Formats: sequence, structure tokens, C-alpha cells
Amino acid sequence: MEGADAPGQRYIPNFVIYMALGKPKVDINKYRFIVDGRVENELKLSYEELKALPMKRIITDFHCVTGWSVKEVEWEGVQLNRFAQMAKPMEDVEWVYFTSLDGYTTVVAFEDFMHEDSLLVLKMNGSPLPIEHGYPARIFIPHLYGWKGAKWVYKITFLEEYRDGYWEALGYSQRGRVFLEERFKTI
Ligand SMILES: Nc1nc2c(c(=O)[nH]1)N[C@H]1C(S)=C(S)[C@@H](COP(=O)(O)O)O[C@H]1N2
Ligand SMILES: [Mo]
Repeated sequence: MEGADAPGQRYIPNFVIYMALGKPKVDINKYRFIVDGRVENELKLSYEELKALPMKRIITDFHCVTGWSVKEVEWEGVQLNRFAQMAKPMEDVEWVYFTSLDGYTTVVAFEDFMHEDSLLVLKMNGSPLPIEHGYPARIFIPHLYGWKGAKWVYKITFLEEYRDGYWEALGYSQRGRVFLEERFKTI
């Protein structure tokens, strides 16, 4: 997939910033990152604790479902599968739901969450995430459309049953895989 342009997308030089529900106020000392739902161990981590976890750096393209993409963005963060390792989701988990400080929500398949390049991003292009890109932390899953990447994320919830997030409730895809062009719900 690397090097191949995504179907139905055009490349632009800079991100379009989206904040469907506005820009939240972030108090970094009060910020806690929570992992809950169908897990053995619930987690609650401060920003300092997140920064102390092992990081992965990837350089890859970003695709918004509305048709624009940005080439070769550098992302650095904690692999999402590490939170599964720490929290131990139950056998029946199939979906993972994200909740953000602004009230934004979205959902991904557990399989996509567990991909080695799926990240809780803390840095973009070498610097801490700018507030408009989701400081202190955002989700980025390279093979899914951008709306699956919740900015200002503070909670990951492991689910057995599918649940709509913000855009999914308005007709966008449950899965959202870019190379399969899963833009809208088919059922
Ligand atoms: N909290 C929150 N996260 C969000 C959004 C949003 O409106 N609010 N928009 C999504 C969409 S549709 C896209 S394409 C990307 C855009 O990322 P950017 O604003 O960093 O360019 O953020 C995603 N995450
Ligand atoms: Mo988007």
C-alpha cells in the first residue's frame, strides 16, 4: 500500500483543520487518559505517564473522507495495542469507542485498533501536537479515514457491540478503511 495513492483522493499541501464541536479548553494537569469498558484492568494515566511510555514514529499519509489527503506526515505516539496489553480486553471485544474532551466520539473495529501502526499520537512533525490538531493526544490509524482519529481524545472504551460515534450516526461507515473506500454505511 505504501507509495500507492488512495482511491478517490487528491493530495493537498496542508491539513484542513476540523473541529465539528469546537475547540475544547485543555487543563493538562487535570487531563487523564482513561481505558475502560470490557477490560480486566481499567487504566487512568496522566499526560506525564503517557509521555513515559515507549513511542513509535511513522511517516505516512493522512486521508479525509471528503476527498483530501496529505502526504508523508510524521506521527509519533504510543501504539494503541499497548493499551490493550495493559488493560486486557475480554475475548468478546469487537469494537473500540473513543471519546474526546469536546464531546466528539468515534468507533473502530478492534482489528483496526490492534494494527501495529495504530497510534495514540502525542507528536506531529517532531513537536507536541498543536491544540488545533488535538493536543494533548489524538488517535491516528493510517489505513482508516481521518474522522476515525479523534482529536483531544481522553477515553478508549472496549465494546462487545457496535455503537455509533458522531459521524457514524450521520451515515458514515462503521469501518472506514481507505483502500476499500468505506466512506458511508452500506446497511
Ligand atoms: N474531536 C474531534 N476530532 C476530530 C474531528 C473533530 O471535528 N473533532 N474531525 C475529524 C475529521 S473529519 C478529520 S479529517 C480529522 C482532521 O484532522 P485535523 O483537524 O488535524 O486536520 O480530525 C478528525 N478528528
Ligand atoms: Mo474528515
